[in-house]
Amino acid sequence: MNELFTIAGHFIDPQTIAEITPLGNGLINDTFKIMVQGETQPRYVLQRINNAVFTDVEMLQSNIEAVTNHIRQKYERQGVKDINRRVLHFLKADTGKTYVVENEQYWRVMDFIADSYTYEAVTPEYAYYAGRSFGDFESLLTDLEAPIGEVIPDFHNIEFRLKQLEEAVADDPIGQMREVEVQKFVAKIREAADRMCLGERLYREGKLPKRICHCDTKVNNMLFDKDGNVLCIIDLDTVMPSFVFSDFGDFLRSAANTGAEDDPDLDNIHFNMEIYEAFTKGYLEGTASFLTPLEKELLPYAATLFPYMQAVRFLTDYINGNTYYKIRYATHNLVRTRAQWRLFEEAEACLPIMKSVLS
Ligand code: GN1
Ligand code: MG
Repeated sequence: MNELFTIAGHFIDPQTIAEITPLGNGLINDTFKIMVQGETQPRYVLQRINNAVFTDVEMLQSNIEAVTNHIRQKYERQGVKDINRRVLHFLKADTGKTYVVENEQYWRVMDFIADSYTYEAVTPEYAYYAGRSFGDFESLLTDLEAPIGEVIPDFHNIEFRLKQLEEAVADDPIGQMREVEVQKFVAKIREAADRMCLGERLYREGKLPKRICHCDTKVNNMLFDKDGNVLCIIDLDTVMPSFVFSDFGDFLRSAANTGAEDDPDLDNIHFNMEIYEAFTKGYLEGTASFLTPLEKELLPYAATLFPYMQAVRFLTDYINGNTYYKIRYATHNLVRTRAQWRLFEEAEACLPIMKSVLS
């Protein structure tokens, strides 16, 4: 605990801190809220950046600063009210940077946005606002001039993720390939691989652009106010050039799933078409100024790509001995794989309706 006070002390006066306690349930970074003496709501968020995942923290923070400054300036020009609640603000440390290194660990502090709410599930109405917001987010960044680095190279490149899986299968470092279920998943993943790599092929043919995307559009990465309006998009670590499929697909992977990401009961898992419809409506409005016909046509594909990719990533981590994602029990990554695979199958079954809704 003392250590957290010392770290926070690089950003704020440590004398003013009342308490630092855990916040949220991300699978990568560790997040805390900082309470200040005499206040009832948290004032700041302290985060330990997972340096094994984000190896270039300098690039990471430079991306985030470029994006938040750009959005802030646009909001100022548009006369948006309450800007500090609409875009994240990172504090400068005594080092002059927006992060500090302490015992080889990387830390940063941002303002806490008071009276905001996160959800693990949404109604169609909220899904519509979310679609609009992620669309607007991409739209706001179309004229960003500052270079945005690929902070995790090939992050949403499914060909690369499949290659990582094949490497894990070949190395089999802890012997998980002995499990028949693991072998079966590998076989099913290989069977679908060709059709799921469509995006990368079209990119090589010069038919698909990459744009600055959020790349982690899970439902819980959006703050709502008490009336259900979207306040602010958070968790900007993975903002980078990608296909728009990233933001569209990853939102539906969490929001249109009627079960949990790691639901042990596969019967809970269906693809919710009402959420799809509402989100798509909002997203198409938000992206109307730039989305190409091909990008639009492939949105249903995106809704299947992300559960597929997540199944590949969870299974890879399971085979590798759980070195990437935080887990709560030994088979957690396998349970997640099962759940994401089921969601993938459910989404694929909805492809014809998804396409008809789109047109
Ligand atoms: C990770 O940290 P969190 O939970 O927001 C992951 C995403 C996955 C997600 C699965 C950098 O996001 O790509 O989709 O878990 N982030 C990174 O829940 O790998
Ligand atoms: Mg998150």
